[in-house]
Amino acid sequence: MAEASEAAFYDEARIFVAGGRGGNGVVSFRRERFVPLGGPDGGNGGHGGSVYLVASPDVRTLAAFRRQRHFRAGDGQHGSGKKKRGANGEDMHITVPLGTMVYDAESGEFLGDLILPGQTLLVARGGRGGRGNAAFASPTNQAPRIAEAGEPGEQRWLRLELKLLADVGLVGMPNAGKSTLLAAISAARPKIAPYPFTTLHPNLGVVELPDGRSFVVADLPGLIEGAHAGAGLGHQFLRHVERTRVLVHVIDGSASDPIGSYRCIRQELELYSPALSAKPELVAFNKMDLPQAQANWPAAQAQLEQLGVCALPISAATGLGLPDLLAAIAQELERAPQPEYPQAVPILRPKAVDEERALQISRRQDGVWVLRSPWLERLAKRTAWDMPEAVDRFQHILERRGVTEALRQAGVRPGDTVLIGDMELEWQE
Ligand SMILES: Nc1nc2c(ncn2[C@@H]2O[C@H](COP(=O)(O)OP(=O)(O)OP(=O)(O)O)[C@@H](O)[C@H]2O)c(=O)[nH]1
Ligand SMILES: [Mg+2]
Repeated sequence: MAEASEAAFYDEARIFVAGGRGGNGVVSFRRERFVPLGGPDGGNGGHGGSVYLVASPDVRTLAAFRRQRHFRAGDGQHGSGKKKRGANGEDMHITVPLGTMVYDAESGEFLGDLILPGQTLLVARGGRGGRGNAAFASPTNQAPRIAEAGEPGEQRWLRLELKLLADVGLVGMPNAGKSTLLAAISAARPKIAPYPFTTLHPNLGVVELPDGRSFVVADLPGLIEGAHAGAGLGHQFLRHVERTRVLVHVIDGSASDPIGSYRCIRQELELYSPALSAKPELVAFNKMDLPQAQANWPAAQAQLEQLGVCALPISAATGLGLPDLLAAIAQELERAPQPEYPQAVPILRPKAVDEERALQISRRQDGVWVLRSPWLERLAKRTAWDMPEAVDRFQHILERRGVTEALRQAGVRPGDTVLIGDMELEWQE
């Protein structure tokens, strides 16, 4: 992670995902010698491939999505005669870093959270293959001239948001010594400099204790007054500390008013999120190698104690007090509750049955009737409108499922335009 300090840190991305189209079913009849018309043998279309996101520790940021934004799974092949089923389209797996949260970009709906290596989320289902005429044969219709078109795959824009998974977050004013501390306790090599806003994006480091325990520490860009409202750089990274279990608040002990800066940052945390400010907190009173910090310490210690805060004097530069600080962090971690991540939703949420069956009829200003119903819209998409038998079947199903009656009751008249999904029909009795 150390080298990442120079590269930009991409923790947000928008990508377009599309499942493959299902292949069409076909109308075909078996050719047999001496038999005028053999039985129907039109095969089904293959299903379209689906698009999945897969979490992997091999990628650290969402930067790859600056180069590629569109992802399409393969289409299903069409069916053919002799009941031959078309091949399924190929699935597409997109690698994302651990800690990626997934939202539907348009609706904002939260789709899942990818935390563990290998965790997978279906984000665009491939379309179903259409059935060939062999599937429609029945005792009453032994030579059906009907087949379904393949369904289009699902498609949508996703918003990806990376929230780092660290146990401990280092917060504090710019120049307090957060990056110096991270460098002193881990193998990370963040940029360190004697001016504010050196750190432009979070750095992660792994701390290993002599007893074998280890935890991950995130060094955040410095916070300033107004950070919760967008001032400085830190606010856009504050969400990365939302998932940490313990905060270490680093104070520049040599500053003119260390307690003032402590209060200022606390207020920013509270204004940003009460949950964040409620996390267990330790104060690292830094730069204790400097006389000014040593002079400030007794009064600061007393005040922090009064506030009920556990403060430890350290020098990130010389290493003074670091073993005690690490032991205190480890202890807090043991006490802190295990993080409760929202469960990754393994697949697109199956729609509730009633939602599936629901039929909503409305009329637009221009007189067009709009039917909303998931199954009906799918049926309309699957119907091959250029085949009279398919249209008959469609009407038949509408009749049987009570849709025709519902439309009549709503006042639909022959000749009216009815919209089902993006299918426009002229209503006929
Ligand atoms: N004397 C002394 N200087 C320190 C100590 N810790 C950090 N510094 C110095 O303080 C300056 C800022 O240190 P950084 O670690 O870059 O501070 P930071 O909190 O990461 O700052 P930002 O990234 O800007 O938020 C650097 O010049 C460090 O060398 C310390 O314990 N003692
Ligand atoms: Mg820094």
